Amino acid sequence: MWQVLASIVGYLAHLSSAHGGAVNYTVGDVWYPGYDPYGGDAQDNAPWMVQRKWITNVPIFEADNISLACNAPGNPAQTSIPINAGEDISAVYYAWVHTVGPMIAWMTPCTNGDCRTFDPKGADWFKIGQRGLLEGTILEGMWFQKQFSTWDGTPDLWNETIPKTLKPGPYLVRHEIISLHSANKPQWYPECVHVEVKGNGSSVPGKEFLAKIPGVYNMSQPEINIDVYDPAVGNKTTYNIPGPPVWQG
Ligand SMILES: *[C@@H]1O[C@H](CO)[C@@H](O)[C@H](O)[C@H]1NC(C)=O
Ligand SMILES: *[C@@H]1O[C@H](CO)[C@@H](O)[C@H](O)[C@H]1NC(C)=O
Ligand SMILES: *[C@@H]1O[C@H](CO)[C@@H](O)[C@H](O)[C@H]1NC(C)=O
Ligand SMILES: *[C@@H]1O[C@H](CO)[C@@H](O)[C@H](O)[C@H]1NC(C)=O
Ligand SMILES: *[C@@H]1O[C@H](CO)[C@@H](O)[C@H](O)[C@H]1NC(C)=O
Ligand SMILES: *[C@@H]1O[C@H](CO)[C@@H](O)[C@H](O)[C@H]1NC(C)=O
Ligand SMILES: [Cu+2]
Repeated sequence: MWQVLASIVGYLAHLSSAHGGAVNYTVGDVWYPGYDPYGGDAQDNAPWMVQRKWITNVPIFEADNISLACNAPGNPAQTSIPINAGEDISAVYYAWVHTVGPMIAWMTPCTNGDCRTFDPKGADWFKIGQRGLLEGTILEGMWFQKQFSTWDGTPDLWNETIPKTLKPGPYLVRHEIISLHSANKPQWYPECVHVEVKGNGSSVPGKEFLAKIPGVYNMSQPEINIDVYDPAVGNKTTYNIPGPPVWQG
């Protein structure tokens, strides 16, 4: 009995401090391992690494934190995931526990031509997909974030499509979960992966689709500085995801 209790207590302790992030990516049947934040420095310059370095599951709490772009420390990866425009990329999480708040996938071109030396400071990001409140109320309704969490140890998959007409080249893809379960204390969980987009497209998003990260969020936005336990807020059945519209390509 005590063993069962110990394992339950251990599990709860784990959950109460539980955070997470995108740990793998899939394109078609191919899995790409990401950076393991607790896996040590040996992965840092691994030739197979596709994801920018992040060293803790703990979220970012400041809308203006420079690490909001690609987490901290955000060191570049050594290689890229090859992907065709129009193809899906799936970010893989495990046992994601938070349920309230939007999830947004962004891209920015590595404008210097090489993501291995690209600094995203001041970059123009565009959205390729966003998932918010699917039905019900802000407090208790079905968010994509809640639906995507499997809780049972199987991978939580978040699929988005690289816009079909996007101009080929090197890009960062940034998966961002914003968790809003702490009143007026938003939590950001961003990770970036390097991709090499292939295809015959030539489109790029117009200005109305672009945003800076940090820059796109601030604590004057009611969708960000939000108390979901305030009934006047939590009972609402709409939630407007902040930032520019999604660029469909
Ligand atoms: C997923 O990523 C983790 C962390 O980097 C790694 O340990 C694991 O091997 C990866 N799994 C697959 C199937 O690539
Ligand atoms: C930005 O976030 C990182 C990672 O959570 C943290 O270590 C750092 O202290 C934050 N910086 C500021 C200025 O708050
Ligand atoms: C997401 O993509 C994976 C393959 O990467 C696929 O197995 C899964 O069915 C997709 N899920 C959804 C909800 O589209
Ligand atoms: C690009 O065009 C070539 C020639 O028409 C075609 O073979 C190729 O499949 C196209 N690539 C993509 C990703 O659509
Ligand atoms: C906060 O963001 C909103 C929406 O983008 C913008 O209108 C407002 O000027 C920003 N406020 C500050 C203080 O940056
Ligand atoms: C909000 O919903 C709760 C039940 O979840 C209800 O008790 C409360 O009266 C509602 N408040 C408002 C302002 O509608
Ligand atoms: Cu958490």
